[in-house]
Amino acid sequence: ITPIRLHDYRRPAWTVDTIELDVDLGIDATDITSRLTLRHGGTQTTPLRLDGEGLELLAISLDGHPLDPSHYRHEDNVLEVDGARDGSVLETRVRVKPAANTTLEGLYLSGSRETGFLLTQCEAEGFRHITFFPDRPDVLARYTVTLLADRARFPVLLAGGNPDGTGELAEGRHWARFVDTHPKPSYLFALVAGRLENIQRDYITANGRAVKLVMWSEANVIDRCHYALDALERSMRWDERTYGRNYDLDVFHVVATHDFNMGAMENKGLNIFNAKYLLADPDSSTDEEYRAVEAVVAHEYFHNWTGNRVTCRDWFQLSLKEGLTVFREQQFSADMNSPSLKRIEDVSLLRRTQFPEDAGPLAHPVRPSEYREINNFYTATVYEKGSELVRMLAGRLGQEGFRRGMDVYFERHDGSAATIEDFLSALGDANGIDLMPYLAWYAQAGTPHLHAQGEYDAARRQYTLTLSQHTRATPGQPEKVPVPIPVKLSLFDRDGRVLPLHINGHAAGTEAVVVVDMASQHVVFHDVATEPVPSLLRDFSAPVVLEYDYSPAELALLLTNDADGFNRWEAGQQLAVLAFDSLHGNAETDACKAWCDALTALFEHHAIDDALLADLLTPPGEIEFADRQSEVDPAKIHAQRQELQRHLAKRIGAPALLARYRALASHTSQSLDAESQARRRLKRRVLELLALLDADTAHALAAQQYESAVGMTDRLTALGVLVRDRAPQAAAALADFRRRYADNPLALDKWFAVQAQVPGEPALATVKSLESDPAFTLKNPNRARAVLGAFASNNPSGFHRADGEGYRWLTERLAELDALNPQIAARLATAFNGWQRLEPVRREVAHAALGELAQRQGLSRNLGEIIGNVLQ
Ligand code: HT7
Ligand code: ZN
Repeated sequence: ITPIRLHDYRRPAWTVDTIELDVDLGIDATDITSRLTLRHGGTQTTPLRLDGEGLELLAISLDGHPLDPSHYRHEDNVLEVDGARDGSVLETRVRVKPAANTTLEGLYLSGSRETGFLLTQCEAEGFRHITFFPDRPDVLARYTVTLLADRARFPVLLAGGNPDGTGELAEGRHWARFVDTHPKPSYLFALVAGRLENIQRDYITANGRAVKLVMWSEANVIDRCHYALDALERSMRWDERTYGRNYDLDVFHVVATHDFNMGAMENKGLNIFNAKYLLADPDSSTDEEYRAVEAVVAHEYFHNWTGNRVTCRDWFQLSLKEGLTVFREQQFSADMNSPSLKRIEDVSLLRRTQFPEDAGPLAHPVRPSEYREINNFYTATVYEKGSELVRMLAGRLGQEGFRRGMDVYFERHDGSAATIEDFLSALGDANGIDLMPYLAWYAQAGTPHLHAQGEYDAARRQYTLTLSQHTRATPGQPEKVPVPIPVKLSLFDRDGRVLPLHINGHAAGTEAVVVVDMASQHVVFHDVATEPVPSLLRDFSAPVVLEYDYSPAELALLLTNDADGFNRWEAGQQLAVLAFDSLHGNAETDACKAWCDALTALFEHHAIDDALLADLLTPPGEIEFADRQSEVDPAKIHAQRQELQRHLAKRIGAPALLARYRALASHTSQSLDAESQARRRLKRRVLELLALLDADTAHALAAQQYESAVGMTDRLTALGVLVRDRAPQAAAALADFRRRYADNPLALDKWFAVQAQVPGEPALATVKSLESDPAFTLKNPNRARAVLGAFASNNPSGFHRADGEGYRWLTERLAELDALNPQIAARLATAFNGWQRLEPVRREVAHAALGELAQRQGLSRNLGEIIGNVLQ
């Protein structure tokens, strides 16, 4: 399959002004009539070519005249029509089969034939599975949608836009019409039909529009939508306050489904959510999941401006909407919760997901230059690194400058399809700054390494920092150019006091930003009284790997004294890396001692926030440690990380851990306020550390915590400790959990995932046994992710067995899954990213398993592309 290339972009020859869709809904067969008013963009007549996949063409006419088959060709997912003119109306009638559609793209059935409902997923190219259309994001049309269905089976009929009438039809059927006044690309089209309940609320926008906010779900879970409804209202107010953006239709519908390929979808006026990111209640959701619901509700809502009102010219520009919207979502979450905890969470996610992606065979720029299957490009790079790029731009412009730039961006591009260049121009023009040098960040794959070296001249009281950057070659990009790297920094004296900065003869307060845009450059600080300890890349001011040769004592100083929560955590992470690297056998090294001592002092110092303390007490994860090695042995990393934590637990001591656990456990409030959440987070960390020292006591406490838990956070923590340690109490707790949540698929996913993450050898036998559970199915993406994803992507020591059985098991499942749902198969296959850096034994067996999968006949384009790239 030939790739699609950014450089080949051409404006569409034909666009569509209006589209009228009549959708006659049925579970086995749905008939869709579409009337397109066509606009011809060019000077020369180009044939009208429309996308369409898996459509049975029932009728076709142009300007009211049925078309003779000699005037159109329907082959290879394209419909070519002769004789169309500017202003022509093309009418087609097609049939699709929703119940037979297991890909969860286009129109499909969620749930059972008897009680399930119909819904659509069109991003990125699903609309072509519904009707013939120029299915590309730069074709913006006005939609009028009429849904027709049996009233008893489909009492609720929803589509994007404002309601525009309902009525009865013969034989118990009914109809409902929706008109969307805002021109939109086809990927934002949506409909939902079935038996659904709702909760709703009236909302008045800052500019005075009355809006109905409505959350829809199946009846048994409608009570779990309240938190999301509150989160939606908070998001709407925040966007009004922060960016001056108001909602623009009379209704905002949100629907929950258990059958969804991603997290949620921002369809205009009719968001559709994976139930995992909409439903929340204390009995079945953890604190982390509550935060995720709030964040995803906000994310989808924010898309209404960054994505829907201003959309993408083509799919290469995906990060224009996704990176920007993730950034806005992160700002919102930081405002709603704790900014430094949020930053720690975001940077951890980036390092766990995006850094490995950028360092392996799947590396690609935030704006890729080519793809074969666009669904494979909804990646951590496009989303998370994309957000970091926007963060750098926002930092460069300052709060007011960024807002000014965003206003210009909306003003210039509202109602149209834009590019990354348009975005940079709007931000730059609004502030009289040329931001085009940042384009290099969008075009270049790979994580830059920023090397820093300091030299102190006591006689001249001068401190010189030399900062140099280097980005390693990535597939297809052997040569790299320097990118602008904003380095936020402070200097500390050896007593941990922050020093005033004098750069180039100017007093710069105690924090400055230096932009490194050359391969190497110097910054000279004057009037520096003693040799300083630099605190670099504060707040993670750029998505780079910092290389500075800190001593353990210097990191301990920053960990103890930095006022900024994020940087304090970062110093702790770097110190943990030094400690990890220094561990050989049981002897405690200087680095390990420095890490343990500093954290023990913080542990004993009760003034520190419980949640931050929990994060400080957590070393980088196994994936992050692996990312720094050239010959990865995941079993060894697991054992060494456990050893590192055991040193910490020992240093704090079992009595102190036990006492802190008891003190934290004496608070039984299940409230979601920050303090209660923080307590639960620390309680979990303390219990995990105790389990490394005194397993019997920790397991008894975990069993008790499991029994008495009133919320999911405490219950799942306890279950996790018991299962991971294969404690004697684990079986009973698992059986209880299985029974208790038999009818709650989201909670049951956690039951599957916690077992699939049991470390080491036993994991494979466990996942095999999970496959025979009656609730296991590959047809449901959440369930597939809970088993395959948890095992292959979140359990390195379990998946990467030296005998290769983990790889073979996964490739078998992927082949099976590919036949049902290629998008999910391809996503789960990314677990093989980084196999080339495994130690030789594992590398060879991984290669063999991948090679065998690649040879299979009939792999989808999705899975084929991932496996092909991974094997490069
Ligand atoms: N914009 C949404 C992307 C999405 C998606 C992409 C491919 C296949 C299925 C999908 N479902 C949703 C999600 C978002 O970023 O908001
Ligand atoms: Zn998004």
